[in-house]
Amino acid sequence: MKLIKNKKKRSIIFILCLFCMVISCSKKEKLSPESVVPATLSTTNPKVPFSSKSEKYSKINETTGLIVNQNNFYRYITQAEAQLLQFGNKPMYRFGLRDAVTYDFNGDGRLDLFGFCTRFELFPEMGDLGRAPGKFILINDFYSETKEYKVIDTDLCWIGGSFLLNDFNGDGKMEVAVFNSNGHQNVIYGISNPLIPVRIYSVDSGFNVTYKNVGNPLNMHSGTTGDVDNDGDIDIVQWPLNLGRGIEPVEFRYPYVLLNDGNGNFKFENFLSDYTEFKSKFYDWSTSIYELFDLNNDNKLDLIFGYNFGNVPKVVDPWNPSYDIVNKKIGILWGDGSGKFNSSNVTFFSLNSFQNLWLSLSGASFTDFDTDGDIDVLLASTTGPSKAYILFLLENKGNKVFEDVTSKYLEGSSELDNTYYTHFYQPMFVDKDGDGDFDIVPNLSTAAWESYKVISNLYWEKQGKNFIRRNLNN
Ligand SMILES: [Ca+2]
Ligand SMILES: [Ca+2]
Ligand SMILES: [Ca+2]
Ligand SMILES: [Ca+2]
Repeated sequence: MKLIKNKKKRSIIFILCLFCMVISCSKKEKLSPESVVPATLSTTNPKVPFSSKSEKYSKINETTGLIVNQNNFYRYITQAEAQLLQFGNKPMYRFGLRDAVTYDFNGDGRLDLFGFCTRFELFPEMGDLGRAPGKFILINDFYSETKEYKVIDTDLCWIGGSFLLNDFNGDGKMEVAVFNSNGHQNVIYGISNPLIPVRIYSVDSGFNVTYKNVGNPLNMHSGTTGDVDNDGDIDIVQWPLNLGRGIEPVEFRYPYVLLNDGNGNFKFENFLSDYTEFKSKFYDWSTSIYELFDLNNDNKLDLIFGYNFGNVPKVVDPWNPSYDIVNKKIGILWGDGSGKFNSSNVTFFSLNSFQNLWLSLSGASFTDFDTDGDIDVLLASTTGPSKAYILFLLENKGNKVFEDVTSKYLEGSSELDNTYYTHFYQPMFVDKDGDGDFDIVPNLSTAAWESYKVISNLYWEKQGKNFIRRNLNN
């Protein structure tokens, strides 16, 4: 009987890991030691000041970390570039394309990179990675020809989450909220790396880094930030994705909202206003991707959430009912400006079936593609083996109605065999070709150590209402 239970547990863990794509209390610490490593990366971009080509949104939507990241996005990093950033031998530290953000930290007008390298032990081919602490890297003027980078120690072993820019403490400079999945390897290797809460990193103009922990230690596959209670400062939502169902204490199974006092101090509360009732019905609620955005123009942030969808197999789950396993849908929780959300105030997307496949949400981004004033939604997803991207374009028809218009307006919406590109996590809407409308540019693809192809200049060009895939052969 025990064996059967363990077998079931293993199969569930396997399924959850398959779809985990990568991939404490409050204190302030200076990170040390630091060292400078010369790097000899060559790129073709001139040393011109960066200027944002991002789509612009309403004031409340511009408070989200996703859009601040988009405002500081120049282009995606290719797998070849990421591979040049690795250092060390045994152990080796390797850059995960997803674990980074660009911003002009030193105020010289050019984008710098703050990212994370995962540690590989003696036998990385055996999957021996992410057991021990990795390293942060800070690269001055990332898109220039010569790069200098600073390596910074950390206790984080695995991130595979989000790096989101926002001004959390109101000092006029962006900090970086890092959402991590530090216990990612625990179930696989039977180890017990601690869960770590959200960390807010401050980087000064000399690239000195400090951080503080906020919220609960959760296993987080991504994160989202924005002014969720409409009081003018930046708040945080942190949501777990449970990798070992049946072992997490109850406080690690449900989402939280972290409300800012304006100075970067947070009080954290259950995200769900109907938490007690929800908890009595559902063992947990795992979510891979969640993004705050106002989708009904009432100037109150709503929240898109999702994990497995499409043709999800029937999972024998002894901890049923888990909300995401029961639900298998992507939806929007409607916000009321209080910072809390009710699980019943929800709209689910009705997506066209994609080849009857089991899909997993990897990203959600926002654009007004038909310029009617309603924010439309782009969803990025992947399949089990995570070598594919499948995009969905949803037209906002008003009155909380969304229509899947992918086949109508989005040409080249999927690639299943990784001939040119792999799955990615944060599609960006920027005017890539400079003609005044906003194109889709992929961002944050998979880890550089995977043998996945990431061509250098993929995007979807906006033409009228249509998006057309470009540069497959570039
Ligand atoms: Ca800079
Ligand atoms: Ca706020
Ligand atoms: Ca709203
Ligand atoms: Ca629209």
